[in-house]
Amino acid sequence: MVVPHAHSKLRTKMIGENIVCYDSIDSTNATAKDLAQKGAEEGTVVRANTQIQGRGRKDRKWFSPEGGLWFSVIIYPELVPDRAMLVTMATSVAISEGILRHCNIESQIKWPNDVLIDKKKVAGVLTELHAEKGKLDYMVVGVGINVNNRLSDELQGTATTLKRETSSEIDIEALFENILRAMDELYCTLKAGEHEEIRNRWLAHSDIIGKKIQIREFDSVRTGRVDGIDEKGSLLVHIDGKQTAILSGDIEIL
Ligand code: BT5
Repeated sequence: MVVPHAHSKLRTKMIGENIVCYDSIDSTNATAKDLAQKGAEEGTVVRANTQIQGRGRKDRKWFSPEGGLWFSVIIYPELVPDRAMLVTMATSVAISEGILRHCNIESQIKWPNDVLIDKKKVAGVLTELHAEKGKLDYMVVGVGINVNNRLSDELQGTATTLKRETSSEIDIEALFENILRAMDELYCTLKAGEHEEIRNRWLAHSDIIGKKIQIREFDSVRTGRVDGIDEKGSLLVHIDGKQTAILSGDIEIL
């Protein structure tokens, strides 16, 4: 079922002119990709109350029951594909700033795509792109935020919800608008080429610099200390006496 969404009060520049809401679909990223391939307008948002096959990176499952905020945004950024990570970074900043504005709670961004409250995951970002001949064709940015939803048994120890953190039911529509406005502002910053601004704001919400971490990539596990983050969004890690740029993988702060 598609439900029209009142968005006139958003007054954003880029995001949310079209918002398509479903009661239940497989994955908002999958639907957004279909729409992008058909040339949907930039900033189109696909949202669902529940996802049957919500996905994380590497085809991991994303638990998406009623009461959470699950949506994807279509964008056509003028970026070289190796700068795509900046979109994930801008989105994580928007989530963190939106949560702060709406719930008055500080959250931390964990590279590359998690937002945590007291070390527990409250949100995740799944950025998918289509590029041809070295040029980005479209990007779909999926956002999953635990708001008033329950958590499955296996997520109890590692995840949290905004309702749990504030001990009160969250106005999910107001939160959604706050996050879309924050995303709009950050994407305009990105479009204007102000990459340093995105990086600085990301750093302000992350406490990873100087931390000892473990990096898992495919079958390898390495340990090092984080020196910084480069202009592409790669993590600069001091491993075995030399600095290595890590562009993908899972990390654990030790
Ligand atoms: C992510 O992947 O964190 C990206 C999640 C993106 C979800 C959104 S919802 C809207 C859009 N449509 C989609 O189909 N996806 C996007 P990753 O870093 O790979 O983390 C996945 C891991 O997080 C899983 O293996 C679980 O351990 C954990 N997880 C699953 N559901 C969770 C939840 N609701 N809250 C916290 N952690 C969860």
